[in-house]
Amino acid sequence: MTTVMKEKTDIAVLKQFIGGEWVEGTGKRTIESVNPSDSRQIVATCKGASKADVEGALSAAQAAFKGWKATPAPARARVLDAVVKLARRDKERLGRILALEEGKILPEALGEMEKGINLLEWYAGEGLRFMGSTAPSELPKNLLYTIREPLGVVSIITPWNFPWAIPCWKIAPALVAGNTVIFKPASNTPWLAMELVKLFEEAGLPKGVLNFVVGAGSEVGDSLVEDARVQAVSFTGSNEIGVRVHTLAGKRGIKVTCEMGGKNPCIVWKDADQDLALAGVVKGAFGSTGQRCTATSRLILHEDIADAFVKKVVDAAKAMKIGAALGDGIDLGPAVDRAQLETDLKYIQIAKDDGATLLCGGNRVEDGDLKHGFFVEPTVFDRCTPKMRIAQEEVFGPVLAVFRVKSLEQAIEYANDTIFGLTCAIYTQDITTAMTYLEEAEVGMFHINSPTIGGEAQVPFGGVKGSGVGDREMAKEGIHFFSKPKTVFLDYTGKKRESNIY
Ligand code: UN1
Repeated sequence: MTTVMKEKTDIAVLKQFIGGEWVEGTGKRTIESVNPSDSRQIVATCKGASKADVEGALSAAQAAFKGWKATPAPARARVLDAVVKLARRDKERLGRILALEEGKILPEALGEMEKGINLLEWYAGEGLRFMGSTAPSELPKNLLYTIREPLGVVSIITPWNFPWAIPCWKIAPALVAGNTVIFKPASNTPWLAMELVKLFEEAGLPKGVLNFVVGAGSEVGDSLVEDARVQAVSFTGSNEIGVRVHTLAGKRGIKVTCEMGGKNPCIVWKDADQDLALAGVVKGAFGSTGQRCTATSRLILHEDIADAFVKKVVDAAKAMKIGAALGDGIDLGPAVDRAQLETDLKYIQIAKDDGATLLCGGNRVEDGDLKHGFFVEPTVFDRCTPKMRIAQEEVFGPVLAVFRVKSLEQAIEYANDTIFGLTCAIYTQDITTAMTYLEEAEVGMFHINSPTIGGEAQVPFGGVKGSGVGDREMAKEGIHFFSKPKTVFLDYTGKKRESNIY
């Protein structure tokens, strides 16, 4: 049993950042950020933004756009470079805030810090490569080329589960491409979000280029999509809200990208290296307490190895040390808040009712001080079938559903049988098995002998089907989303042409 380690902190008082000034929100709600490892502790408070505050942010962003667009892209990128250095300086401090506020165990929180820094760094480089292209014309002495231009004011709406990395991967390309930004983080992780904005301020970003509003989505969310000044929206979060954001943006005909849920399968084939597969399944299913859209939530096993492999997974789950995110040697932290805890427990009950076999876990952890946090045991259900709700709906907790199959064809059929299509994995030593699945997999990201989770700045991130609409994120795709090409026809013949091409 672990005791909850309390971080001695004063309560952080957060503000809105509008037009380069830190101001108190004028909304109805006060937002409180609670330590999910010990809910007696409020870590930050913030007077929420009102519609008028959002209006101020939009006006500031609109006013700053012309100057930021005119700033050469390499100069814009230098601000990102400066943020990279500041983030490295503050990595440890910010990682602890992440663990305290979101509940991610410290090693994972520091990993997320590094990932966000990688993204900032990669996009800082893109400032030097903010390029169009040239093309050969059908006509002599005719230059065809494109330049890229920013879109204008863009809204960035981010979730709580990667409160550092996701804002980095959206804000960095938006800024380097020359847009001005309204950034609204999830209401349960606003503190770290504010710290990121402070780094941009310290790095010398001009006033109004990045604005920060903390508020209830129900109070301010729609104006971030519906206001006529907003030219694009980048959203990560639930399907329910994502579909709403997409619909509202669609009505206005503006660019929108929504990264949503997952129900990611991992196939462990009969020839797999079982130690490797076990490590990948445990990390994928229970890492970050299962609170990532890329989490492994379905394990599909060849029946020949199912009994032995399931036993290993269960033993590993039972051996996990559950405790406060900032505790020593902890493997599994809490759910982010009471609502997520309740969702986890609700789905555990649904799986039982649907006839899945509970092998381990299934309960809230309430020993000693842990009762003050939102802890759930790592949970494994065996003998699931594709029609069960546990096979179809995203839980976003440490709950793994196991399926047993007889053939690769059946494994692939099960794997594809959801509304989602974010990521998947297969563990096998046989290239033909892996490539057969690769060809058939309905996903945006495919892992061979590595867990379903993760992404890197240099390659596109995102999914298909219910997992995402709009452009992918990260890599060049991020720049393309946040900019538009302008095609230039430069005719330097200096005389009338005899061509009918035009
Ligand atoms: C990762 O797996 O490292 O919300 C990234 C999420 C994803 C990010 C996952 N957008 O979980």
